[in-house]
Amino acid sequence: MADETVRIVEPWARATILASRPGAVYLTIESTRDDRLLSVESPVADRVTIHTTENNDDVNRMVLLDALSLPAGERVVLAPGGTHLMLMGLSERLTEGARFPITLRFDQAVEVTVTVPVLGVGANGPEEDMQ
Ligand SMILES: [Cu+2]
Repeated sequence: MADETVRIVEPWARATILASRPGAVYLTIESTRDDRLLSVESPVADRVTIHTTENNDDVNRMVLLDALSLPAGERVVLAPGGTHLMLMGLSERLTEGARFPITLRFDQAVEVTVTVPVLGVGANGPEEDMQ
C-alpha cells in the first residue's frame, strides 16, 4: 500500500572534485507524523551516513547521527553548513549535471527513493574536515 506520510523536497548534491572525497546530499523532509530517518543508501556510494554540523569557536565539526528525528508536520531541512547526508566511498566523482538515486529508510514510513541532481561545486560548500 502506498504510504504518503513522508515527502522529500528538492534533493540535490554538490559536485565533487575527486572520487576520493565524500559527497554531500541536501534535501528537505516533511512527515505528517512523528518519524525518524534511520538509514540511507545509494548505488554510487559504499555507504551513506547522516551528519549534523556543530559549530564550536568558529570551527565546524561534523557529527554522525544514528537517526534523524522527523517531528510531525515540520520541515526538516538538510542544507550546507547543517545536517546533510554524506556519501562515503564514491564509485566515481559526482559530476555537475549527473543524477543518481538514493533510498531513504524510515522507522514508520515505507522507504522512499528519489533522484538527486548534481549541482556545481559552489561557493558555500561544506568546508568541514571529516572525522
Ligand atoms: Cu558530513
